[in-house]
Amino acid sequence: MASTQLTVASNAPTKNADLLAWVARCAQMTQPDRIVWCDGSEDEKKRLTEQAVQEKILIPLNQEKRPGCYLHRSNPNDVARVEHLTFICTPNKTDAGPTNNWMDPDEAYTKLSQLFEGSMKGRTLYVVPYVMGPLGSPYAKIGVELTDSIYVALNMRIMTRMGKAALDMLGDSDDFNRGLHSTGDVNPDRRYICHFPQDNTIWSFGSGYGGNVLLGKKCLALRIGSYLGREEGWLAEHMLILGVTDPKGQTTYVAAAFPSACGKTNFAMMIPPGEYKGWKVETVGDDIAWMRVGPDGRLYAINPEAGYFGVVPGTNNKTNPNAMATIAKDTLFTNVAMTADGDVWWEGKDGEVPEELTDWQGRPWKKGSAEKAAHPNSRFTAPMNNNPVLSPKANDPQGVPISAIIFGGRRSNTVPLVLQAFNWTHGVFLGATMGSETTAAATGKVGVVRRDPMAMLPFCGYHMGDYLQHWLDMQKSITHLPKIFQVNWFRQDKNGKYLWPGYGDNMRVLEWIVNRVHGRVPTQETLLGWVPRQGDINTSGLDVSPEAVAESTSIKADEWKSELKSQEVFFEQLGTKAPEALMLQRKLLISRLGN
Ligand code: SAT
Ligand code: MN
Repeated sequence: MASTQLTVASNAPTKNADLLAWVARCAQMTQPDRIVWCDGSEDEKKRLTEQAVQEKILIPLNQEKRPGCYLHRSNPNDVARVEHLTFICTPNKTDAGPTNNWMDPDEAYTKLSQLFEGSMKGRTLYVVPYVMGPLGSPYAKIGVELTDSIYVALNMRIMTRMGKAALDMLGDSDDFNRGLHSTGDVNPDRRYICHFPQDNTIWSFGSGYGGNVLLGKKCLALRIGSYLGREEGWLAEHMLILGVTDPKGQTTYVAAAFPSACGKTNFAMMIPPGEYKGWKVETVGDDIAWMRVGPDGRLYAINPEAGYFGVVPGTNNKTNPNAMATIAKDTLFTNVAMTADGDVWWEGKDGEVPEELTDWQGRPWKKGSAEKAAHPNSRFTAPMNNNPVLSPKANDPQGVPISAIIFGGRRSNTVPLVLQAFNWTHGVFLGATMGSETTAAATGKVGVVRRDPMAMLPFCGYHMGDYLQHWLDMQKSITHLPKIFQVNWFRQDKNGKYLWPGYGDNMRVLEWIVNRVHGRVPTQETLLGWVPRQGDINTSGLDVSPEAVAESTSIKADEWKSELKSQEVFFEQLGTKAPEALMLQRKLLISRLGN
């Protein structure tokens, strides 16, 4: 112990005693050959990148076509979040709630200690201090991730404000998240993502995939973040944040929750269609929002991240030109295909499908092959500073005032294109009853509808009933409540064709939302909520029949019957913690629908 502690302290760029002691304890357990403290410098990036290339962890791409870009191929058994191996380890099982896997903290520490024991022998332990949130923001949080993965260290450098800046901000405080990660032998039978909210600690073993191992993201910013948010009176949400500016120059900030791989990045970077001269959309964040009540009683949001870990397939110059520009340089690609000239390729990229490729597993691939060349959950990690439409407020320590909150699932039927909640409580009900068809972002079957309240089902770090109650309680402290909306871009006709074109055309729905926020248009009341009156959604230049638009906004009684049943099953699961106010909303809806 003494010698490890000595080594840790001797090359450490900090005198923080709690940090040093904790690093020493973890090094004692994992027994790395070396300890490297990351400083976040350009020099370090160069050094680590070269080393990762040497170790074949990163493959350099064509540097003329994609300067600063590299490809990583993960283990084929390790390509998405693993919800069944993700645990909330609170002392009382009930605190984790029925929607999380729970493990007793003592049992989890013991079990994982055995896995971590000597797991870094022959390897390097990287100490990655990082800030979630703009530097100097009173709303930011500090974490330190100890990892034996150079890929994780390089990704954390993009996704967070990492290195010296974080140590400077931390000073000698003991208030930091303690994250420990070891890739282990990447065996799904020895893979655990454990959260200890009461200790502000995360232990992740046996995976190298983003959401499981970039501990600042889902683990800290959402699971631990939501727990801290409830204790401290704020909200940690799976939401993009955008600013939409109208031709008069007025900017309205909107936060929107969609489940993983349902278009948050596309919506946050949207380019309005040609009819929208003078309008612009700018990105504050594409995945996570931390929201607090500001001194003026409004709800302010910061994006805790500094980069985007986005889904690659389907990204092209039509669906998201700004993402294409963002990933043109200094980007790490994971599990995409490679072209003969060393560029990247994926299903849904612009242009002709190449005759031959190297697929995401490094195997030769031919056009027409039944298998996908890129993994459906292949990802890019890109710095937000690459984004041509990055909001000038993205680094604002105070965040941006939110005027509208949007909840959106992926639903091929039932849920109409857009509606506005009658009030905050009804809006929380709409968020709580969100359902969505599953995607490749998590292991398991794709395309199955599941209840995904506020797109937080895999990310809420405590009891879902308490979480919904916390949302209800927030309205007491917000004096200027954001208006709440529900959207569904994914409705299909009976032949499985999307009724609404989505992407840039979502601006048409966003315009209505902005108009509603500023009280510029009246609405039509329906049983579900307020919807646009005929003609209030601008369809000029829209390449879709009026019938399809009508169908995408329709409300069908039979579909709502089964929807209500499925909602009932969800609320029953919450037991006595199902908030009274939401149960009342449910009763009101049932009586309105006459079911
Ligand atoms: O893999 S991540 O969890 O980081 C992305 C997502 O699923 O939302
Ligand atoms: Mn996400």
